[in-house]
Amino acid sequence: MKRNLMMMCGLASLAAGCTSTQPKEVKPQKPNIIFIMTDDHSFQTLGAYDSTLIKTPGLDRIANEGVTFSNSFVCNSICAPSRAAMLTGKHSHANGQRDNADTFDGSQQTFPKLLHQAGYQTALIGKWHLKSQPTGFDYWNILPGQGSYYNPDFIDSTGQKHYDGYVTDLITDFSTDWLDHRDKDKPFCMLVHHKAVHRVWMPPTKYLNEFKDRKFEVPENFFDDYEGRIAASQQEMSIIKDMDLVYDLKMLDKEGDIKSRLRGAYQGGAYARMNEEQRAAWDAVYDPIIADFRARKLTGRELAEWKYNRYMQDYLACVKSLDDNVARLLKYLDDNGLAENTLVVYTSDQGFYMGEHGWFDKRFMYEESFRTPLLMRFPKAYTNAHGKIDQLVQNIDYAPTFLDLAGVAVPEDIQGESLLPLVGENAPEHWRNGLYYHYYEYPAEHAVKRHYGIRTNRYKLIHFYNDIDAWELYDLQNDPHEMHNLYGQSEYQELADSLKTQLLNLQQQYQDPIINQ
Ligand code: SGN
Ligand code: CA
Repeated sequence: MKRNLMMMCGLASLAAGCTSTQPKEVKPQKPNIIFIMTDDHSFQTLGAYDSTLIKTPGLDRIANEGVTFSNSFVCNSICAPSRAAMLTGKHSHANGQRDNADTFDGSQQTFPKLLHQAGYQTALIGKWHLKSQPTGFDYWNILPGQGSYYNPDFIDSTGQKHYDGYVTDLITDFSTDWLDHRDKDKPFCMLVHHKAVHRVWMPPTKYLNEFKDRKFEVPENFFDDYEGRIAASQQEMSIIKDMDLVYDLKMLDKEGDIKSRLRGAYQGGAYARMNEEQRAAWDAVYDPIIADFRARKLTGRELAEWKYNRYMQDYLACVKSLDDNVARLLKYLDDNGLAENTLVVYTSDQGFYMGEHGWFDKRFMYEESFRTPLLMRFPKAYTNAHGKIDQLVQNIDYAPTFLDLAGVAVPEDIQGESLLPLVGENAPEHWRNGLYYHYYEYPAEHAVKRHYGIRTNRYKLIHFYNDIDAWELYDLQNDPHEMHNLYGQSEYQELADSLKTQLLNLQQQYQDPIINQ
């Protein structure tokens, strides 16, 4: 499958650039790549997938002018491992980044290094989170760790600096600055990796009122009782139980009456970073909400629904600012003659729960966090690259896709597949029929047990292990919200056995050591 699509489809004209009139840059060159990634952005809040909760015209432009991968997944639903999988095209056990505590081995092969060797100028701007210093980039300017929403610090090769402003705006500014100053004789690959929309969902002041008065209905399985799902019943990512009133929902009352575990962390952390003007604008919106909340003395179901609404209001306002900034970057490409010969990719490091199963956060192999948005707008020469692509794709596929597009041979040890053969009219006859997943970060925050599993087009089999031994089986066609674990029911024994064989085959194919209980 590691073929070069340019050769396969006779698209060699791509490498020679397009002949149509472009405003400024007409030099024939290899296609450029802009890889935009956000943090924790759910497909439920991206218009191209679902516009019920929010409209995202900026992001949707990528989908409307390109392709939407409707079955896009990660191999390990947590930040640093997902980033490492994208950089290397390999599953976590193969690239060594199993959880957020590991340090990325930057001496290994990555797609930015291979593109650089092939003559690309490479840049990384924004969230990195891999602990070791970035390698393979001509330029990098990254957030320390998770970074901050307001007045963040960034680290470049000369050291750490403080910037005034809102992080999503700053990352976009740094990206267009780099494009302005790059070597225009070379093709480029730029990674624009946003902090938004990660916890604790701090919107820019201009959007604090945007969703404040919208009422959101909780998802139908918000009050899930986790029957038949032991690992799900033991997590600590429940909106009702674990979402912090002050830290997550910003109820920092001046009187100090609202006690919460993470009050100090918010007061001395994210809230303290704002300057006087920002804090005044912030308090002007939140103080009345706090007063109203205190007066209502909510409990039970009412409190749960109130928490869900506050969560959605802040999260969506962060998405809106992200959407504006993606639109701004796309406009820059238009204005600078770069739109026609640039692949623009949009994804998130994983999906996120918008209250499904009563949760926020990610980690589980259940659909909301296993899936991740994936949109691609191809260079103009890919005339058929439009519409929806339904095949099962995964974040290990990005590296070989970028290499393939650049005309660089895909090394044999890369475990993902180039997605280029899926684009256009002649979809390949054979494509993978199962995805492999393995999550390792336990014991840790949010208490999601270690697990691995397989997902086919219709079914999912998961094994939770370590201090637990529990299997789960879902028929996604009949039970899309994964509420009914079929494992252990005699009529599904044959199906479970056959999925176990398929799972074992994937573990062998990817050489993931088999877990012995
Ligand atoms: C932080 C968050 C967690 C989150 C992890 C991983 N806590 O620790 O809620 O699950 O990051 O997120 S916070 O108090 O710091 O917000 S990841 O996207 O970086 O993997
Ligand atoms: Ca993340």
